[in-house]
Amino acid sequence: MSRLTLVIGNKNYSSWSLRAWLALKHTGAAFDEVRIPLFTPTARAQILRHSPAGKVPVLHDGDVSVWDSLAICEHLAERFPAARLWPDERAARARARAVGAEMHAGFATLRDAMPMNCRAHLPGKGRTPGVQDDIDRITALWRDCRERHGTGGDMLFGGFTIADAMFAPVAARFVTYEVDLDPTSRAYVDAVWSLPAIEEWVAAARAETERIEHEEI
Ligand SMILES: N[C@@H](CCC(=O)N[C@@H](CS)C(=O)NCC(=O)O)C(=O)O
Repeated sequence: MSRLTLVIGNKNYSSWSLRAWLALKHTGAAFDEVRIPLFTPTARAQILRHSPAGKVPVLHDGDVSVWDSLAICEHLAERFPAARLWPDERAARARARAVGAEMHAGFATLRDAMPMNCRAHLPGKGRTPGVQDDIDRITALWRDCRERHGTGGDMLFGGFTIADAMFAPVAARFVTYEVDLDPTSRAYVDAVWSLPAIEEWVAAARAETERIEHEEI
């Protein structure tokens, strides 16, 4: 098996990196990590060495390079079928893909107003107009997945899938900004926040010293 290398940004701030990293951790495969602190004078040149798209995350799998978090997750699902990164059942899998894609393509208002900031505690901050609409849609999605498909575990589709990887940075935001949640969504956020992989990521985020001003509110 070829060596895997994941190129990521700051663990405190880079939500797209977290998504790919979580999916890769879930496979159990050994991998190297290249961390590029973002928005420094040399960051762009460093990222461009890995991907002409100029963004992290990037996965190198031998001579194959994959950029974009969702494409990386799909690659990992194909490469590590035993990790069951998508639900086994067809209807659940279709829904998991749809909710993952909705997250990947959407919720820009929430993402802009409440940037991921794992080490911060900012209760009530970031509630600009439109943010509550995003929160309401996300929590409705979570309740729907949990009610229809969540009986086998604490994640959206029971066991951990790419849908959870996609929403993990949202769960992190809901912790940082102390968002009021219905009981189902609260239990889901708590379950994500206590995943060993998340604990490892957050501990590393807390140990980082870089501060990106435009990500702080
Ligand atoms: N659609 C991309 C978004 C990637 C993205 O925006 N990455 C940010 C970090 S979270 C980045 O590389 N920012 C650095 C820059 O724009 O210079 C994905 O899903 O991977």
